[in-house]
Amino acid sequence: MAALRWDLFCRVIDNFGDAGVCWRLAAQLAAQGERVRLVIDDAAPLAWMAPGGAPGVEVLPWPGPEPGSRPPGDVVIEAFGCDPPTPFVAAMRAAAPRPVWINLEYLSAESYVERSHGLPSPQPGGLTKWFYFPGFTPRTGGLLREAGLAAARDAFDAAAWLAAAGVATRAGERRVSLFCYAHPMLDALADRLAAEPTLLLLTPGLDVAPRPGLRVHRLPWLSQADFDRLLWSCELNFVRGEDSLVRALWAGSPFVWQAYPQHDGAHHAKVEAMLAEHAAPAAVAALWRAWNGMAAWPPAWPDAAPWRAASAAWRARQLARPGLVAQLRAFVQQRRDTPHC
Ligand code: TRH
Repeated sequence: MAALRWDLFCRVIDNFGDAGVCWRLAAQLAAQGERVRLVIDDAAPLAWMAPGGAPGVEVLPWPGPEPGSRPPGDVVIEAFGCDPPTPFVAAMRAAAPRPVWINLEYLSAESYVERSHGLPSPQPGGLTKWFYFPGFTPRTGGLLREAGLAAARDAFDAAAWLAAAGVATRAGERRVSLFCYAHPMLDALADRLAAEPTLLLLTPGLDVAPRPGLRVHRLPWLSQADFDRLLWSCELNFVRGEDSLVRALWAGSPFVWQAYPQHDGAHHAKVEAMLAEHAAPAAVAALWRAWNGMAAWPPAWPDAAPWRAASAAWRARQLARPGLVAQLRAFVQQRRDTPHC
């Protein structure tokens, strides 16, 4: 496939997932030889997520290129329905051929994803916007995964990385990472974890007091690559939001996911769908539900062996599928070959 020019638009609504997913997609496209302009209204998190940038990715502040300065790319992606600026859409309408316009949606395991993935949405002036839903099944758009990720994880030396990161480890101590939203159950979790010798690795903004059985290490914001290494270094990971869920899945160790809490409880269905996709043991599902405020603490902590086996099996199932970038490039090529189908 010849290299294409991609314009990726991102508006940061809240937290870090919008910037995180868009950066990951931009970097992975560029690693495949594509040329990418990432237009983002708040590039601040990229300073720690991707301090070195990536060859082939140009980051521009919103609203992006001056109208008339450079034509739209071959592909325009708006992340999470962020609406590219009106003058840019006018330039898309005037371009010949017109760019393929994709709306990249949030990751979910819910059934609407299969129904909605790949649908066209006619736009004024004869443009078409295509819905692209990441997901876990063959009728969805796949998961973001860097080339060589599984091999890098398998060859990883946790002891060396932890030492270089200034984390003092002790033999016989389990390592647990914690990345979560403001949470009323942090102390209860710390008490549970302290039942066996544990080192808790805290991401910024969280506060947990050490106690007998539980040491605490506070981390700075890590690059996305080092965040992966953190997850690879731990026997158990607590993660939040969609992008970290995927990273914990690729890490392959047991993890507990916190969905972004919504006041109407809409996140409950998201958690249930994710649990069904995970095919997790009942005790693990009970813990996920409790952590998401959907149920009381389960009486017992899940057994390690079946939890590890279910996590490894989920990772293997997904590793066997093509990644999102490969599928997205094929989807775009089809639209370019047959623009009206
Ligand atoms: O930050 P998040 O909670 O973002 C969420 C989701 O985007 C969710 O869809 C949205 O509805 C909500 O915000 C408002 O979690 P997420 O998606 O895991 O994004 C975090 C990003 O930050 C991810 O790319 C990993 C990255 N990260 C690092 O690079 N270094 C770090 O040290 C940490 C803790 C995270």
